[in-house]
Amino acid sequence: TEDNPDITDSTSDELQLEAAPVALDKVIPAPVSVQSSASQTHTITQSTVIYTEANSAEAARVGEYLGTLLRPATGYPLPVRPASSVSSGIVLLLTGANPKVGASGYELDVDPSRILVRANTGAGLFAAVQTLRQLLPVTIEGSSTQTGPWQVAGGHVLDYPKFGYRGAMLDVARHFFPEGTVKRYIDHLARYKLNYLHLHLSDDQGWRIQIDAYPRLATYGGSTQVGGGPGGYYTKAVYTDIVDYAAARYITIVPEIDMPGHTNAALASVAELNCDNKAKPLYTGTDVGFSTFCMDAQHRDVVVKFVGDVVRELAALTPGPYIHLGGDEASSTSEPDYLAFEQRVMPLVAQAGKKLIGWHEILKANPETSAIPQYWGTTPTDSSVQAAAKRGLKILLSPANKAYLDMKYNRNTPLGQDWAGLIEARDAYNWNPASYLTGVSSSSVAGIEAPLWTETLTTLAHIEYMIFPRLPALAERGWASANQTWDQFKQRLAAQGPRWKKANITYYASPQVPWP
Ligand code: TNX
Repeated sequence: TEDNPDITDSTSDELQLEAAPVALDKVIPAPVSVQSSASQTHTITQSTVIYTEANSAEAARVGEYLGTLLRPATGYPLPVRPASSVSSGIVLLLTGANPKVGASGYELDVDPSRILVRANTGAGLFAAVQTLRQLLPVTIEGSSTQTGPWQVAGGHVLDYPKFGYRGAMLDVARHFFPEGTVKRYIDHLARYKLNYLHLHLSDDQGWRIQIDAYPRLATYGGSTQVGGGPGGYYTKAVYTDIVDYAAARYITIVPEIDMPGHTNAALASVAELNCDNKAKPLYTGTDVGFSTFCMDAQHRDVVVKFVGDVVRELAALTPGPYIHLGGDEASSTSEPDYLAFEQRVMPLVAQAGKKLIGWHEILKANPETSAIPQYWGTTPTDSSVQAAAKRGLKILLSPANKAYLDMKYNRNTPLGQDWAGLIEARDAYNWNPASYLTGVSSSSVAGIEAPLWTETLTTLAHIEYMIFPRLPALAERGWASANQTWDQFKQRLAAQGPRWKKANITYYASPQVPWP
């Protein structure tokens, strides 16, 4: 059953269509503040125009994105035009927003004559578009013309995120996923206002990115995966396509090359990274902690040069500020070798013009204060993380028993792992990132990231089953200011189910959620 688990429970009963417009506060993540005006419903029609800030190519692009979202189901032309003192239609402006919305938030005003969005940035307009999408009827998710009316509830929304870093990770090393799957994952993140996608591009089982200085990393190191399938890798052109697709959705890619452990695919491809100068065989199992770059006196310069070459090529492919150098579970690397390795490779990221992210084990090597440790432990108390926060480092939160999307929901979940526990929908929601870590204040938290490891996942449907409904729960934890209760949240979460069905998204129909 591992290859063909029964995850079809989301595709059974008929959709329930709602008559009244979706209430302004029924959105995920919950907006900062909402005032409803029941008599002020707006209806999008055949003649609606999307007006965007005059002289802003960026606003025009967001307007075009909105048009692309709304045209299939409405069947309306929804042309995008420059705004010049307009009082009707859908209006996206980069002027006049409440300063509180900052660089990522927006204001939304809905009345019978227009839907007005104001933000300071394209990212803010884009976030508003995702809100607007959830305020439209479920049928807006249809890929062909549906019956309206296309009503949006009247009122005012003021909204901006709590944390700057709201991410998810996809492990494309344990199983390789093609470009189309990664793009659909990006679309899922965009819906819930996440703004970072961390790609775990290398591990024992595969190396997934073309590196010109060492072509065998991808062509050989990428040639298999867990279970022995053919694997694959991204050429630089395909990778750049993914980066651009994400950027158009205001999502920044964070590429990870994991080291000095989790490196068998590299050790199999580049012989001189091994102490005996012999290439390792490819690996298709799921053990961790058995591989390491060689740090003896004869090899350390070769290894550091290798990392430098890889980091430079990766940085050249990366418009975003971060490169992730892994650093986790290096249990085959001696403590002195680990410290020597990290102390030499961590500066290579800054030399390539980027900031370092690493799994929190890198704290042993005392990274500089601009580095971001990603905490994946399962307890709120960690002395290395506390000390780092005291030194001024910002922490990225991925506690494995809350944020790991590869954990099973319950004992019978056919996919995933359970080493960090079972994570039902409620568990993914019921924690507060701002106060989670003992001795670490909210101002030391960079944000949260939800990792999806893929030892057991081979298809898009598997991925979707694991992320829905937990991803929206975690997204709300990263965005929302108010700490709502599960009982409030689960009502809003339930309303997402019919949208996923309509969009042909697979999900786990958690019994904790009152699906309609
Ligand atoms: C631990 S979490 C790992 C990964 C595994 C994952 C499975 C972390 C930094 N390392 O190598 O894929 O558990 O849940």
